[in-house]
Amino acid sequence: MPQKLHDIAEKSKRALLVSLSKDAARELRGLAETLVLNIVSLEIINIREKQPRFGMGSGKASELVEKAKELKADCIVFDFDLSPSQQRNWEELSDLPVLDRQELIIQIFASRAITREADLQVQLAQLHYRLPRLTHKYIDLSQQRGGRYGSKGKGETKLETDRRRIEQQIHKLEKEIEQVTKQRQVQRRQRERQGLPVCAIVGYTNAGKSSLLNALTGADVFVEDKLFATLDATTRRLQLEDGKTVLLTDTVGFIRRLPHSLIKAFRSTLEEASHANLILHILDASDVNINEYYQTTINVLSELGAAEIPAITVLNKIDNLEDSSMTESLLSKYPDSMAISVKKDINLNFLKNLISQKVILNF
Ligand SMILES: Nc1nc2c(ncn2[C@@H]2O[C@H](COP(=O)(O)OP(=O)(O)OP(=O)(O)O)[C@@H](O)[C@H]2O)c(=O)[nH]1
Ligand SMILES: [Mg+2]
Repeated sequence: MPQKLHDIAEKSKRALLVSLSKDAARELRGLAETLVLNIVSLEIINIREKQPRFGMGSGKASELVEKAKELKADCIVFDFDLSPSQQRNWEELSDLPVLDRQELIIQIFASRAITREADLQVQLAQLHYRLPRLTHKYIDLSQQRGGRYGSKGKGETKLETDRRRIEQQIHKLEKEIEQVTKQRQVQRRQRERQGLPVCAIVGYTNAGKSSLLNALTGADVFVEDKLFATLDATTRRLQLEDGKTVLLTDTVGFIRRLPHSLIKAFRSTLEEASHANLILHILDASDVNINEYYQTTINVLSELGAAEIPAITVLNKIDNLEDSSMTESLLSKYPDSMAISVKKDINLNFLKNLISQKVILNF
């Protein structure tokens, strides 16, 4: 059997987290908590020089491993990407499963995939991640099985067989996803035939996209105060006051440095935004990293070819802000922005009116 990714979800594993900055650490904590990891320590480190073996000096690496042992951690999780060989070096040094940021995010997606489409897309991302990492020491954390390829003589052939098998699986999945994508295109064409404008809700994960879709249309998309609650695109009709109808689509959340394998695999879901007549870019106004989140979403949109679509920047969660001057200053900072609270039902009617005015412009 080709090896799995580290199986750490839903087992409340003790994790030592390692991050490069305070902001990144906050996000790493959020990601780890989403996977229900038990965080035994969060180390913020300063790397003066990226050294190839561990991505940092070997003194620092030993220190971290010692700390992990002391705290009886079951795994070490990094907030940055490790090359396949760095990951292997860390696992040899620590004798523990070592996950980088990419794998952590792929794991979260895996634990959250409900529909067949999301499931296929996650599987594809996992295989792309696994392919260059076939020589990993740890195969599955739940079994703590060691055994490197190559250590028993016929390892090399086994490695080749596994590699080929994974490539075949990738090919098969790509074919299946192609089918699902075709269905999505058919659905899109049907929607286009209805002659209704489409408005896509996009934004950083946890900004309140699904909450907004639910509040405006009475849908019941899964909402949770964790990252990547939604991995699918859901479309509902929104009845506007002037008698118009708009199709409102909620979609998968963005995150800074979304692993490339996931962007690739989720392309068809993410691309829903690029077919919209209007984009609602939702931001959590109460998050200190709002500006970084704004930029991330702008970048992903432009990568998807959706940069030119008219957009409204929607500052959500203003109920969390201490006073209205904070709202004012955010409004002046972001062009074409307006402020709402889905939770407290503030300005939702105003947003509906704005949608009906703007959606016509690009339809
Ligand atoms: N205080 C406050 N919380 C809100 C508001 N809107 C949404 N939330 C909360 O924010 C959290 C995330 O909401 P979701 O609607 O799941 O966010 P999302 O953007 O769909 O997230 P992903 O699907 O993970 O990308 C939930 O706990 C919501 O209850 C708001 O106006 N104020
Ligand atoms: Mg959601």
